[in-house]
Amino acid sequence: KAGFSGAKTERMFELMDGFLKNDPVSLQKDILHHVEYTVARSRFSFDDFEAYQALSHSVRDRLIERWHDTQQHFKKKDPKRLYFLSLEFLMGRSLSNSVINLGIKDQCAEALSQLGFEYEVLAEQEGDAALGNGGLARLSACQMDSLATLDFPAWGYGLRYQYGLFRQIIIDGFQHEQPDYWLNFGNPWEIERVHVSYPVKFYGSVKEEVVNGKKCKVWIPGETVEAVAYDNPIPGYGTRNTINLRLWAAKPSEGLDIESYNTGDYINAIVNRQKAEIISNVLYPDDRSYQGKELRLKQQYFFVSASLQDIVRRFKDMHNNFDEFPDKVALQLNDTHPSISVVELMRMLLDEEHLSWKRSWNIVCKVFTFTTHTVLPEALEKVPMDLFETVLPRHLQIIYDINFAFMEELKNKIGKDYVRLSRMSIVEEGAVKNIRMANLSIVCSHTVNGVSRAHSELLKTRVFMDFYELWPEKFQYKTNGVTQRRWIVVSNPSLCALISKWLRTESWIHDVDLLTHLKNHASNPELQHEWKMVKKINKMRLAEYIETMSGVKVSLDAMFDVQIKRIHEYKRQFLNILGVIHRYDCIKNMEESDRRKVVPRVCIIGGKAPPGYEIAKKIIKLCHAVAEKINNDTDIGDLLKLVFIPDYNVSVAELVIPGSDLSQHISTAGHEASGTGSMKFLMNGCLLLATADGSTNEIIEEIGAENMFIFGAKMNEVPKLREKESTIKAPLQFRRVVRMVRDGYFGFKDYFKSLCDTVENGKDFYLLGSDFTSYLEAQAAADRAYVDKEKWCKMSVLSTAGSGRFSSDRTIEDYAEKTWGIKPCKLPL
Ligand code: GPV
Repeated sequence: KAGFSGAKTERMFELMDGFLKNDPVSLQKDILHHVEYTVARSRFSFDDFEAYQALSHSVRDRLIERWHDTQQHFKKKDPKRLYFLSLEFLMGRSLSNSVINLGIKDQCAEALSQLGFEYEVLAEQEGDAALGNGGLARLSACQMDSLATLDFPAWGYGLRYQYGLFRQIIIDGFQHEQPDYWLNFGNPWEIERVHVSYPVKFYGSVKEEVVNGKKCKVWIPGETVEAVAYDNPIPGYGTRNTINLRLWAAKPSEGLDIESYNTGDYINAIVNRQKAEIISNVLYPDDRSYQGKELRLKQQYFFVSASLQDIVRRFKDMHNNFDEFPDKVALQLNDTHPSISVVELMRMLLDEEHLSWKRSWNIVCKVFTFTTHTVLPEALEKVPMDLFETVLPRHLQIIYDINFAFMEELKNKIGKDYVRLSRMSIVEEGAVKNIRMANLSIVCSHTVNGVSRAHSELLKTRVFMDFYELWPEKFQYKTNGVTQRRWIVVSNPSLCALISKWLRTESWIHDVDLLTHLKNHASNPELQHEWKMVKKINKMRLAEYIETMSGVKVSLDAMFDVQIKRIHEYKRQFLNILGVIHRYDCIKNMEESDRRKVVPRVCIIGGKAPPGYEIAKKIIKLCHAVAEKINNDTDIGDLLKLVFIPDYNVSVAELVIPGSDLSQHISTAGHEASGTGSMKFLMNGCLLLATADGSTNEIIEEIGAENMFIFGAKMNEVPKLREKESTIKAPLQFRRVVRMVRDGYFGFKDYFKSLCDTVENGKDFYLLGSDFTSYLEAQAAADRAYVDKEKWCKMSVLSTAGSGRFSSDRTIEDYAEKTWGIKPCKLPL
């Protein structure tokens, strides 16, 4: 109450009832209140979806209370804050996650059951918030959960796409894309802030003016669009701290456009203004290739400009000296998508705050940190200079100035090594000039990191070698992690209960290192019995889902072998399918006596192909064509099934992962920066069949190679193998299965030709052929291990027990201390 006074305030306090209560009766009252006054249905007649809405609004009210308190607390304490800038957040469902983090799941379930509803059924009503593509975007979501749980003063900033990642539908085995208009049914998890909005400028020209006797650049924009804030509360687990994810939506600017209204064409003037909204309309569905699209650049600048205006405003509320900015603000660049923010902050300090170049530059260099998530050259963003000049003319000038200063500094250090200078330049010369967003980010950030140890090594020795030599102190490594709240507690409640029972505490939910104590019980028959029961329940759930989605009945005795992730050549789903074909071929040619020894398998593949990526789409079709053949072969029966799970997304992952026995992470070594799916499987006690790529190298250290199935060329062997590719013959088994596809054994002979061409005739860039034999050996080892149920179960327990290092809590603690320099700011209880 301190600091508040006056009669009005007194009255406010008198009217307060304290926090909303979480007992079942209070929850029931709130739910029914929302049924009547928010959803506007009768309390005597509302369906599951309406009950979901009312429950969500009741949970939202509780989030808002905590959100308010947290923001006030941050404001009062004024700590250094982290701002996490990301163009993608793959949040999935919010209800199930919120009730867990608020600790009110049981109360909700009880409240609902008395009203005649089932909590699980209502939770299923929610669609996924899919404002992202894949690993990078889900990582952002996991990290937000950890930031909140660990009480860090952090905010997320992103874009509120009206259309999230496309829905994948499969017709005759081919992928088709459908728009994901996720807001159709309302979104109780966001709060529209009509009064929090900022103008964002585009196009136009730059003039020079004299302000207070000083020469200044003034940008006269050609278009202005309004950015409106939508806040998404992110609750921490076991704390009242609830942080904010602020997403921007584009709206036509209020500013009067007298010109067009006066022409008399009122309707067209409005229609034209409405086009502003296009900016936040749709997420780009290909995360690996940037094609220099104008709209994409506008999206990037739009969300960055609004976020920085918001951040600077918040800073100026409390401070008037910009030299303090780096003590209060850490800005995290999630890959190069928000990299234009380094230039935008520079522009704001120079042109709007009228600071000198030197002072502005000093500030910029102290606030930004840059994480890169790839090694694929085609994913490193380059923006054509013409495009830059048109859309952001003032920014291009600033980039030139930054680059000029950088090149001068570099020449002083390394002399006139022009080849190296041109490699490191922010501006790429050539027929088409480009701005290299990664170079820009490295030059302007005080730390740069990859997302696994192996990836960071590659950055230092290959991708950004020149920069590493120049600034070794800038380079760090941070291994990715995932949140055990979503990936065990929410998605695998039975395993969660088992773990808490055996560890005699629930503390592992926020102190995940405690999981290692499971090792002590790994061979305990009683634990093993319970462990197997949990797996069985989850496999049943998955089997039911498979049957509804694809009509295929699968046996629970079979090993469930899963590969779910975006479809890409480097992730080698094709290798997986060729392995399935090989297995099929072997079984077909077996004696009856040998067949009895075959370990039955259900091979499950899921994932979306980028709409314009033809080879990836062919892989999906091949999976269906092969499945068609195998699943209808009565000679094979339950010994082998192949299933494609359509429309893979976060909530599908929540169902599939707990029900898997084995999961595949089989990228060509040196291509997956980290990989995070593997960590979710690991937490759920699924064994990994993997190449020594990305974070798998570190997983091997924790779990031990003897508890995994590791195969294939090592990272350092790949370049040599590639050189030899054209001269070495792929193994016979490999050529045989590719031939089956080529010869039309599964139909669509002409269609699959170009796919087969990618792995034959000396062109097998991703080395499927050279890894094939060792892939089959690893698969055979998995079969042998599966037969010994006790051994398998022990390996499974050890996988969960060793997964602690791969919690995003650990990742975030590490960033907080070594990269961002932020400290927890916990709301008192
Ligand atoms: I760059 N990643 C992604 O999902 N989208 C992208 O645009 C880029 C990277 C992924 C990497 O491929 C994974 O290896 C990594 O685990 C993940 O980002 C999170 O770091």
